[in-house]
Amino acid sequence: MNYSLSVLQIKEAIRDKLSHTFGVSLQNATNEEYYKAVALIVRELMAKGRAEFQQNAVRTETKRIYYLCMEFLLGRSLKNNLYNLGLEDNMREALSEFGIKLDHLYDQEPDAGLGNGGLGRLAACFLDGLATQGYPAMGYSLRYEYGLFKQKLVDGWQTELPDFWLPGGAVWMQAVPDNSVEVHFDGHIEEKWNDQYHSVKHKDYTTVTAVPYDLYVSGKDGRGISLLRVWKAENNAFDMNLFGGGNYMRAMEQQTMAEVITKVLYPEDDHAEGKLLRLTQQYFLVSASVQDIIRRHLFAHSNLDDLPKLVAIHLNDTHPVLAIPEMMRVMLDECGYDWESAWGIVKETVAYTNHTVMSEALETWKCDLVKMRLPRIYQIIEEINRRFWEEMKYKGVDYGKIARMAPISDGFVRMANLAVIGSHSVNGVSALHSDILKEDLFHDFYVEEPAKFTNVTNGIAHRRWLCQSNPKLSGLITELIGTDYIYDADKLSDLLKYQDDSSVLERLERIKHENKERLAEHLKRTQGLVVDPDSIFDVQVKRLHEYKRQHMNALSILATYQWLLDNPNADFAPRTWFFGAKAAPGYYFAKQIIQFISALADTINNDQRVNSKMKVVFVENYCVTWAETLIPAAEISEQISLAGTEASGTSNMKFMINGAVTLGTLDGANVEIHETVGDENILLFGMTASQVEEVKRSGYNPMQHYQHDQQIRRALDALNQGIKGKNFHDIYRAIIQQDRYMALADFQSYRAAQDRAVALYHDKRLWNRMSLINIAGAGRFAADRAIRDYAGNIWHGSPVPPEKNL
Ligand code: HBZ
Repeated sequence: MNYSLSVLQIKEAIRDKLSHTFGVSLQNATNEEYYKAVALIVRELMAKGRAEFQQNAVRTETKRIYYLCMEFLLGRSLKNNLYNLGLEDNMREALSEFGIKLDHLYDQEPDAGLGNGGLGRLAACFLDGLATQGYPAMGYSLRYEYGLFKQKLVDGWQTELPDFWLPGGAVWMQAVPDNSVEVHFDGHIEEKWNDQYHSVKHKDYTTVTAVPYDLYVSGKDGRGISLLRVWKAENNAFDMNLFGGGNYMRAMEQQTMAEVITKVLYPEDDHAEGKLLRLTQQYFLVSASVQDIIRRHLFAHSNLDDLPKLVAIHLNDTHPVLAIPEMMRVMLDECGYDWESAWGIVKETVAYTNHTVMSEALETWKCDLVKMRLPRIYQIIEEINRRFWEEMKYKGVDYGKIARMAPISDGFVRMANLAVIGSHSVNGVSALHSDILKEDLFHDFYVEEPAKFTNVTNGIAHRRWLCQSNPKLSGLITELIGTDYIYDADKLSDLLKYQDDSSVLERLERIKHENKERLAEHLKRTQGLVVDPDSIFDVQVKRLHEYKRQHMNALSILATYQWLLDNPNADFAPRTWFFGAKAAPGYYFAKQIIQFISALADTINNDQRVNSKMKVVFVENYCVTWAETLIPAAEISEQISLAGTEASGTSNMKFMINGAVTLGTLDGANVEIHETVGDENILLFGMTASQVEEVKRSGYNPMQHYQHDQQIRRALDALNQGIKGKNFHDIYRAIIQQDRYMALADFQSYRAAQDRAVALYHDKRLWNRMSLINIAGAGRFAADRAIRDYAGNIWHGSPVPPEKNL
């Protein structure tokens, strides 16, 4: 479809929208109204584009990809869609003729924070990759009224404020009430046995209506448009039957349940709490989505026999794993399938991605809870469990091992086991992580079914993270190698021919400096902070977690501060350390680390002896929009998790494509970054995953590091004595007594890598060359590539044929 609109057409459309939708004139409209008018124009274009794309998919019987995920961390949409549809220039001009600045409208848009971190942002990047390459895809998620909380530091302590994003965000969503479905909770199951006939009836259940809202994500040039369908829980028709029948309390309960289900996103990442409301959310998502997927399929087919041929359902982590028993329920109870046929179809249709090996993140649900809230689903899980035992016993697998692998054990449903058993493919998100799955977490399964396990290394939407957020760098790249890399990120490798071209390297350096200035101005405007764009910008932005070791970074800064006080005349390259991180609201230790960083920043930034050389910035409320300004300005990318803990990381890829050099451990996708750029263009430190295992086996004692390393002891003692009047005994004790993620074991190696970074930075030409080589190698980490891997190896799908997609 043709998305082009002339300046004149755009002006007409804006005038029209403002007067018809908002009842205001061009002169009286606020920026907010202009933003909404423009968003509506773009949304309508995408709706048309999607309809056409969809028709082509139907006509060509192209396999559908359904991506189920509790989170899609979209960030802002307007700029992305204007860029992808090639409308940004004309829109800018049309608006300027009305005296309006497009950039001001961008700032009207809230950050759609319907996710916690990497996992949710990955899902958003994948919708882009799917659309651009023409795969007919839908994401399914929940329409949280409140996204991830807004972070505010009060005296260094994180406090959470609600993120009510709908007033500005709802404009992207179109309600589709005709496609609403009912989801049933609670009640009990009545089974009837006649001679050959077994019937199951779910009785006295509570009904919640799932109303879909559709949101479009355009691909580059609008070739494909992905659809994200988010469900809102409603109880629109206050159930008069129940009410009239005297069941007043039931009617009220339904009302309350509907009100809370899609109220708020759970703000915990890598931690499963086992709360009933979360289970309810999960089932609400999967039941509505599975019903919708099946309805769509049955629209054109008389049964579900061909489902695996025409549909791929992807489970992003274990959160939507109840899709497996839910599909079984629909096929058994509503479509008349027998168990074996249904199970075969489900398994062949569903695939699962694991995103973590952290034990506290592996979801388990108390059987009693599942049984009470989802009685029929629980029955089905029990049957899956029973049959699994039978099958394994028949194969001769020993009982201990079966017990480890079974979906139910010790009164808990284990979601990861259910996911592995009910899908045809299991993958990790980096080569190292996928190996750990095979060798460790899912080893028992791997031995039984090795072919099921595969790897798909994560990827990022490079058009957003390079072309849109770093237009200057993108402009230089285009000038040097043309525009092919926009469609095929592997083409970035053409930049390698400039690795020794001093004029290119100098321009690269200038662009980085301009991005640093842009960040400095933004910080001044928004947080009143002054930073020096001539200092080295060292950035660690990600969720706050002990395994990610922000505290190791902070402790090292503290040691550097102490050293600089001792050596005031030393030759010291000015440096600014940036942190951005939200902590789960109940994760006390993580909040203490934020307070430590904040107190450290306060001390250093106000100490006149050092503050022209050192600065520490904690960016409040780190989110997608912040990332888009921070990452293009970064020179050092801190990726310092303990090896074997970070499944992949994706900010490492975003930094790399923006020319920052990774300072990191051989963890997650850092391993593949290292493989791509070689020893010279990455700053590695610390133990490898197998060395970590070795040290753990032989017994790790952090106290030894404390006792024998004077620098460590001094920094930790200062922490223990308190900074800016706050004491950090808890962190001190946790480190010297336990140090779960071995920060002390890697500390000196980390500091040595920091020193190497500074030494290399002094040779600007060498540093710029490293930067260029990183950009040139980043193609491998594009979401487009990840999507092709999924499509080729897991979904067995292909794009809608382009020639038919005219
Ligand atoms: O997924 C992250 C991994 O930690 C990171 O290494 C990886 O790059 C990324 C994408 O694959 N995991 C998460 O972001 N996990 C969550 O956000 C999460 C959210 C809710 C949960 C559990 C985990 O209940």
